Amino acid sequence: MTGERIEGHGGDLALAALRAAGIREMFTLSGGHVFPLYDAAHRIDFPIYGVRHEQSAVFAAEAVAKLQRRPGLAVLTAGPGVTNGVSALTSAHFNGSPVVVLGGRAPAFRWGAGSLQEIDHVPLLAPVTKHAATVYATEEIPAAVTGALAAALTPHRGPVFLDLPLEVVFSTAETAAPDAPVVPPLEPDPDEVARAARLIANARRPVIIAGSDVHAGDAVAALREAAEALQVPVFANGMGRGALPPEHPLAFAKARRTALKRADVVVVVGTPLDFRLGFGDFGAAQVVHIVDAPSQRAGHVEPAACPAGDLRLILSALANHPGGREDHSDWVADLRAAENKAKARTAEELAAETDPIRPARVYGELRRVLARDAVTIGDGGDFVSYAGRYLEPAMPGTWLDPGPYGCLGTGMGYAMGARVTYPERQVCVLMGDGAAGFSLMDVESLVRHRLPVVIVVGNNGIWGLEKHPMRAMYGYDVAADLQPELRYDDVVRALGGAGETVARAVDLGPALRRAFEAGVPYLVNVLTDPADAYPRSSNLA
Ligand SMILES: Cc1ncc(C[n+]2csc(CCOP(=O)(O)OP(=O)(O)O)c2C)c(N)n1
Ligand SMILES: [Mg+2]
Repeated sequence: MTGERIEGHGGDLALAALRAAGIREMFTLSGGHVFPLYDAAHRIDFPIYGVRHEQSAVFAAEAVAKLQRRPGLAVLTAGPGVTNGVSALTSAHFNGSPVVVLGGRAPAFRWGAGSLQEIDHVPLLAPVTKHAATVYATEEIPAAVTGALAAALTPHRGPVFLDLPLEVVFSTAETAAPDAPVVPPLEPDPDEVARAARLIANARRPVIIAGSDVHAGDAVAALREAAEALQVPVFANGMGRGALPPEHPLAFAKARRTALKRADVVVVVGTPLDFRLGFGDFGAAQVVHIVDAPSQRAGHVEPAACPAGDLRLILSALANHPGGREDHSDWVADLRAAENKAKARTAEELAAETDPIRPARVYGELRRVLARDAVTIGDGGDFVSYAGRYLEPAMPGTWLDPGPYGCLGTGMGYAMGARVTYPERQVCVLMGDGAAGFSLMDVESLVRHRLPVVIVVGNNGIWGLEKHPMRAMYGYDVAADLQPELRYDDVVRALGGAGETVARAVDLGPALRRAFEAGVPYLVNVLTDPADAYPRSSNLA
């Protein structure tokens, strides 16, 4: 506490607390209930990004949170503004992203009389946030916002929601100046960490799978130290991808099936034991689950060790394990051979000269034009599954997928958050044609705010990830077709961007190069083969 005082309306007080936590922009869609928040921002030139659907505002805030490891802010007007943001907030909840949503709210003083958009948001938002509350007094706003931010940033991180009744946000008050939220690191139980270290060091064929919280917890360097010290091969998912650069001797991607079949200890760090990891069932292998908070321990699996706490502390302790260790060099060499074999197969697919174009070839061409630090965003079904298989993020924090909630529509919001974060980097959205329907109108927002991004649409004319499984299950499909060969590039052109349609594999490379040089949102509409189905064991999503 500095003893400093501030005075202003509810918008000023809220913004002061948000800025103290390092928030540098707001994403929003206009509504009178939140005008004081705009007024506060406007008077100090605090950037305001206006979008065309509230989900894009929340997804943009989430991208900022994911990429910058600090809270992202969305301001949503009362009623439908807030409810339109619910799927995106739920995604942030599943992803452990520190998103702050400030909502407008009908006046408290005549609650129940039937004001415009009068609904109690809090019970709707409580199940998908770490904290959801109404602030009933103007002078309580700074402390309420700082408290909510601390909750969002405390591992396991996640979104928070506050709404401000009309008269509360429009009234003025004087309060203490807000401080930055304080989040002390959570110390793990040293015995549990030692148990985990012994299991890994004594294993003959250990494997690490690193997930998003490794990036969110700023534990990438510690992960690398632990992997190197114990000589354990590393696979990654979500934001963990790129934690070890692809050329690192312990970095693996393609040999996962072999690795998990043969491993005797599977170490899962910073990601839940969910459907993406076979619900944590690795056959005879023992499981070490390393989580950033006790709340993340799995109820459905009994791991051999499960240290909970600051991931940097846990991983550094593993790196400094004082005991003896097995030699894993044969195991690493075996996996490297499997990896190389799979890579050779992939190389053929990436170069496929087929007509119509197969998605693999799109990624083959993209790999040639993407810089190491490019941010790639996946929003779609099969087309994005291929992106996961064929793109190899070279740096941590460069791959944005929707996460385990699997919500279509992240595309333009994530793109906006990524472009705001990195004005100079390539930002590339990989989109299914179905997914495009959820957010493409927000190209208009990107154009208006001068935020160029490249959008590559895998246009197969179908909801592919649903059509193929439905046909396999029933022998027919319904509600799975879209208009074939639709000109999504024309949509983007109409909104002030640019683009082109590509139907032949040889034209892909030049089109992508034009896209990255365009300086405006540019959509490359790639007509892909509708017969191409992503091979998966379980096709339901
Ligand atoms: C909001 C939302 N609605 C529906 C789904 C179910 N779903 C998952 S993938 C998919 C198909 C996506 O089609 P498209 O974006 O064209 O990609 P494709 O599979 O054709 O490559 C659908 C409808 C979802 N995940 N999210
Ligand atoms: Mg499709």
